[in-house]
Amino acid sequence: MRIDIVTLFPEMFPGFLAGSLLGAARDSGLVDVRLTNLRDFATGVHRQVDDRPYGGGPGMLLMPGPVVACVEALQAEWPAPGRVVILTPGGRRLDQPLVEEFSRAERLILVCGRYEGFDARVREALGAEEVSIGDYVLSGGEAAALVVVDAVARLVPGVLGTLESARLDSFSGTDRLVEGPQYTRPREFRGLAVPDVLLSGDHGRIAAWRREQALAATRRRDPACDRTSPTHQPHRSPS
Ligand code: JD8
Repeated sequence: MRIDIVTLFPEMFPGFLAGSLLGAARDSGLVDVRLTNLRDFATGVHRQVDDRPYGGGPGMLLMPGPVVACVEALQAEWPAPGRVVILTPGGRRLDQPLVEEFSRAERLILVCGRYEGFDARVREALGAEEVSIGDYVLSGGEAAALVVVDAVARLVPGVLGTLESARLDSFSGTDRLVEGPQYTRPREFRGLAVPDVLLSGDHGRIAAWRREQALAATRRRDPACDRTSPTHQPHRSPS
């Protein structure tokens, strides 16, 4: 899979992209992440990429010309246009089903905004989709793009050691439950003991206890959800 990131701040990315799982995925060639500096597509002596909003208002907007030229230049390097994703606070909320969808794409182009965001014609001209990583305000799309790359790359076949470790994750099983509590050594820490069932060696009881804990944790987090009710229809997990 190839993932392009378009940004005014490419220097923000290398440290994160070199990190353990992502770094290994890139080294093995399973995920090809490339950074493109939007400034390289600015025109004029001032290399301008932003301008004041028509109708007035605070701050500056990214001009459509440089963003569209940049994405189209990247699209020309590949036979298919790929999915173009603009990270923006008003976009479709990122969740694990959308991450799974992205992980099946051959190519993703992630466009990071700055300032007050994009001229609306960027999305129209590129046929882009808008995605948000959550309902809080970031100062730009870079941190959101990193979240997308991290979540997507680990689902690309071969990136994780075993398919199983992805399927058992929070939100990814057939019921999309969050994980219950987990424990490692020591058996007692500051008077807090590891539950006896985990030391029992009874794998049936352990599996039942973990499922009960996951259901309880999911219900605590979202009491209105139906994933923990007995009549729930599980979704088909990818495998
Ligand atoms: C892109 C500029 C900041 C946004 C004024 C200053 C995503 N979940 C998310 N929260 N925030 C973003 C995000 C914020 C961005 C840009 C993404 C580009 N800003 C602007 C509008 C209001 N501030 C995001 N994905």
